Amino acid sequence: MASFHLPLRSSMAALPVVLCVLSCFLPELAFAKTRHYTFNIRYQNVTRLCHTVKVLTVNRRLPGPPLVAREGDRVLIKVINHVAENVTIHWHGVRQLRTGWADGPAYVTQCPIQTGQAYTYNFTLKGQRGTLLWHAHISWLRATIHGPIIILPRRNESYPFEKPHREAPIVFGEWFNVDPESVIQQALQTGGGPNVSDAYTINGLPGLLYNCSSNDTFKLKVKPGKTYLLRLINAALNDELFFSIANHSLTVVDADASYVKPFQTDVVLLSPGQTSNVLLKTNPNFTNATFFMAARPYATGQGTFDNSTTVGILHYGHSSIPIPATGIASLIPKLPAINDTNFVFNFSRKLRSLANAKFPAKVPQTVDRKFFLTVGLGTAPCPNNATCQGPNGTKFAASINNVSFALPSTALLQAYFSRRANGVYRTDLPARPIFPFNYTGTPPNNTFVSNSTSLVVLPFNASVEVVLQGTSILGAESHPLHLHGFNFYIVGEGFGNFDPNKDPANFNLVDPVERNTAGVPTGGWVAFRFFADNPGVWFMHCHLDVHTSWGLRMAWIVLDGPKPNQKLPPPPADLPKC
Ligand SMILES: *[C@@H]1O[C@H](CO)[C@@H](O)[C@H](O)[C@H]1NC(C)=O
Ligand SMILES: *[C@@H]1O[C@H](CO)[C@@H](O)[C@H](O)[C@H]1NC(C)=O
Ligand SMILES: *[C@@H]1O[C@H](CO)[C@@H](O)[C@H](O)[C@H]1NC(C)=O
Ligand SMILES: *[C@@H]1O[C@H](CO)[C@@H](O)[C@H](O)[C@H]1NC(C)=O
Ligand SMILES: *[C@@H]1O[C@H](CO)[C@@H](O)[C@H](O)[C@H]1NC(C)=O
Ligand SMILES: *[C@@H]1O[C@H](CO)[C@@H](O)[C@H](O)[C@H]1NC(C)=O
Ligand SMILES: *[C@@H]1O[C@H](CO)[C@@H](O)[C@H](O)[C@H]1NC(C)=O
Ligand SMILES: *[C@@H]1O[C@H](CO)[C@@H](O)[C@H](O)[C@H]1NC(C)=O
Ligand SMILES: *[C@@H]1O[C@H](CO)[C@@H](O)[C@H](O)[C@H]1NC(C)=O
Ligand SMILES: *[C@@H]1O[C@H](CO)[C@@H](O)[C@H](O)[C@H]1NC(C)=O
Ligand SMILES: *[C@@H]1O[C@H](CO)[C@@H](O)[C@H](O)[C@H]1NC(C)=O
Ligand SMILES: *[C@@H]1O[C@H](CO)[C@@H](O)[C@H](O)[C@H]1NC(C)=O
Ligand SMILES: [Cu+2]
Repeated sequence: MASFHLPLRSSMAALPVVLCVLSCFLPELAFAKTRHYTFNIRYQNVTRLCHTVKVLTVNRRLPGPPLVAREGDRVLIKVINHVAENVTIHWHGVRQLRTGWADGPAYVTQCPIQTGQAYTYNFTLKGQRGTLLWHAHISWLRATIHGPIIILPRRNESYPFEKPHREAPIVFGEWFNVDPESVIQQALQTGGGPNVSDAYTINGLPGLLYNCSSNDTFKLKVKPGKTYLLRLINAALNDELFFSIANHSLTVVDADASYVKPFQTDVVLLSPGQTSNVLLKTNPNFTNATFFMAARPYATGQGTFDNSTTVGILHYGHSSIPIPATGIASLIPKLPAINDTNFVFNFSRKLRSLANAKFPAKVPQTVDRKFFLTVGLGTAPCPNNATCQGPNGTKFAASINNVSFALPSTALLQAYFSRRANGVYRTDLPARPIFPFNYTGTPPNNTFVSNSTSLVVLPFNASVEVVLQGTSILGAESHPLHLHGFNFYIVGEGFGNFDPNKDPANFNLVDPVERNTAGVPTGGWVAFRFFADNPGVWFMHCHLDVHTSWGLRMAWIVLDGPKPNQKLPPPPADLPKC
């Protein structure tokens, strides 16, 4: 097992005696570890809501096994494909500094791992601590191939908040009574919207509000008067979720593996791809008691959605108290209305970086490259002789600056690295809409999108500002946009059309939250900034999988810098081929 030295932290250098006590007698304290995992992708018959569905799982678990490591550790995950489907895994939110070959989106950074093949993802966790998630990144396989990434502080460091008594991952998912792959295949064929899920889940369990699910309820056993760290992960395919625990408030301390200024709230909102650490203080007066936790969607689109509620149980006491058989509705925590956009906007504004000496917010103060990108739905023509079930007989599509991104049949990163862009991709995605319109007003009468593999090139270390403008074409809707390979700072957001003359004056360049997934408010815009300090090809897409499937996706090429440690190394030998 390989190990390597960690650079000494400068604050420790002032304490040579302490450092020697720690590192001279317990050598592992001074070393980052290499963590080895094997992920076997297999079929498994899983039964929920009295429906047995053959799905893909990792190591026969749903959700899959957690990756646990400390900041600074190297992680090696050998993924072995035992199924007929092509598979890739993405380590969502991991910076992948100069390890773009390990990022995982199919046909972006790698060709898929085919039947019988294996690929070892190899990366280091740098400058991040908290919770992230891993998930399949091809078609809709992430419905059942996902799990937590738990990044603990370095061995000699502690949390910048009260040490929790215990920690527990809380993974939200979506369950379909049929194979999720058949759902998206059918939707892409007909051009209509996909069928919605049959249940939401907490750690794989729908909970007792659903038919035939009374035994499939997640239970968290707690002791009175203690602090618990809950690692919340929204791994649902297509739905933003509110979460709350009856009679308890939560303290948010971390978002997307970046610490935030702690704040209390009864309800948390998580978009798909977002993660958050929250502290739960249990009541010292409760000994024998049960409380419900619940999650259900925040929904703004015009389409149908799964309007159901998943519950779990917070359980005080050693013996099992029977769950009340009646009056359950009154015990479920109050959640905001399905469409409570005000709550979501206010919640999002409470998230602020710690921005202190130890965890500074390195917000770009000036900008080299500005992008104004519209995100939203549109339509594509129905192929000849077909009948389509999208709007007015068209097919649903989605786009960025009216370009619906077509995935190539080989991986973009390989094409870029080997200088074979021709016929694979172009670098012509417009930096602003070619035909400006009132993005949140009456939509234009032509809703057709164009279709190409159009990328944007960024010089190494450029300071980048992106304004994502939601459109109201086919209805305004919030879109959680996820950027691979970077965290960005969310410097502003608002409703209506972004005003380049007025809105930047209100940008927060001091302590904005640092994330990898940002919600574009429904009928509004969000602005973020980042330094393009990571060479490679980086996907950016809506994390509602249905919108990604319809083309709400793009990729950035970040060029190498001049120094050797600013260049993307060559691909590993076992990188899959197309
Ligand atoms: C799943 O169930 C089907 C039908 O009973 C069976 O044929 C198949 O072998 C099972 N698959 C697995 C992986 O257990
Ligand atoms: C992982 O990557 C590091 C850095 O490139 C390299 O030194 C190491 O050999 C790799 N490990 C494996 C098992 O490929
Ligand atoms: C739940 O478990 C009990 C005890 O094992 C069993 O009797 C009951 O049928 C189960 N209920 C469901 C809905 O599976
Ligand atoms: C616990 O009970 C005491 C006495 O009734 C009360 O003063 C206190 O507020 C309670 N604590 C909490 C956290 O509810
Ligand atoms: C909790 O409930 C169990 C079982 O009903 C009982 O034996 C125990 O005495 C109760 N404890 C308290 C502190 O009420
Ligand atoms: C969602 O379900 C709740 C009841 O659980 C109902 O009150 C509400 O009207 C539903 N909303 C929509 C948009 O279907
Ligand atoms: C939310 O939905 C309710 C009930 O359908 C509706 O009356 C209300 O206008 C909606 N609010 C917003 C902000 O869309
Ligand atoms: C569909 O057609 C109707 C009538 O021609 C029109 O009013 C509507 O805007 C069209 N919708 C879309 C999405 O094109
Ligand atoms: C874009 O083009 C590809 C390849 O021709 C096709 O499969 C896809 O359906 C098109 N998408 C849209 C939104 O037109
Ligand atoms: C866009 O349209 C909306 C709704 O009609 C209107 O309220 C708003 O003022 C318009 N915005 C601009 C910038 O024209
Ligand atoms: C489409 O919109 C343009 C500009 O608003 C308008 O001139 C034209 O008449 C519209 N066409 C239809 C078919 O509504
Ligand atoms: C798997 O990926 C390869 C390479 O892109 C492709 O040729 C093949 O058709 C795919 N197989 C399946 C089952 O999707
Ligand atoms: Cu979207």
